[in-house]
Amino acid sequence: MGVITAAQIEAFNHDGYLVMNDLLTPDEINYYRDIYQQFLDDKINTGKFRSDLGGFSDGTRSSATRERITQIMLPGRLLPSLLNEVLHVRTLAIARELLGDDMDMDFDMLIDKAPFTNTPTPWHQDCAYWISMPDTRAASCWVALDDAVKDNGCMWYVPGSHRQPVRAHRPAGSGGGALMCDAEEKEGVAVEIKAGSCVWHQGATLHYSRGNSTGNRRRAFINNFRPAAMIQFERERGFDHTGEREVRNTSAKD
Ligand SMILES: O=C(O)CCC(=O)C(=O)O
Repeated sequence: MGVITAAQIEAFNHDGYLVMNDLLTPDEINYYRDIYQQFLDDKINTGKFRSDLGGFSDGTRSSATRERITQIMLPGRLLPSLLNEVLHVRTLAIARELLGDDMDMDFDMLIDKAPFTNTPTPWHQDCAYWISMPDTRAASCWVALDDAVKDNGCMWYVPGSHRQPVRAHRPAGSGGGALMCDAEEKEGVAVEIKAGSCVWHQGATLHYSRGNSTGNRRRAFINNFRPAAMIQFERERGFDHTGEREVRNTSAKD
């Protein structure tokens, strides 16, 4: 395809993240917002794939429990037609340009921060969640379906953190929520992007987002890529990104 420049690849490898504007057209954004709502409303059954990344719920939803950060794993498994739609097709092609032709999609997910939920996604490195792998190449594409700004939870990254040792991670709260490590905003940069644009990060890039303190939602569609052989490596060990969240990477353990 050849849409990515050598300078972009170099920046991605140096900084550990890379912004790409206008991945989706306005019509495509609306298409994905509509599907997103069907997932949120459980018109597409999400079952055990839905949980509160905010760490305050026990994973079972009730009217008394408001989700702070709604995470739905594997939308492409729940609605397989998504795999052939533009978001998946374009992000896979870009992942291959960024990290090599052997990249495949490992998993996709939706992360929604509803208005006024005020719950940060704690600082973490994705690789802390994963089993240790011999080939650590991994790229995540965070596609904004709403304008993402600091106050509704745009992504923050610590430039170059993927080239440093992985930090020690621990559970952020009880109830199966997110993992976290120690880091501060002053180490990072906020990446505000428009709806339809995306930001890529590497598997070890330290990142976080503030809570959504606005009256608007903050919907992200996230696709994660790694070498086909490493996806096979994970699956052979029973790891498919549907299980409990825990520190799996030996380098990220205390
Ligand atoms: O959307 C968020 O707040 C966090 C996303 C994230 O941690 C990720 O995509 O790896």
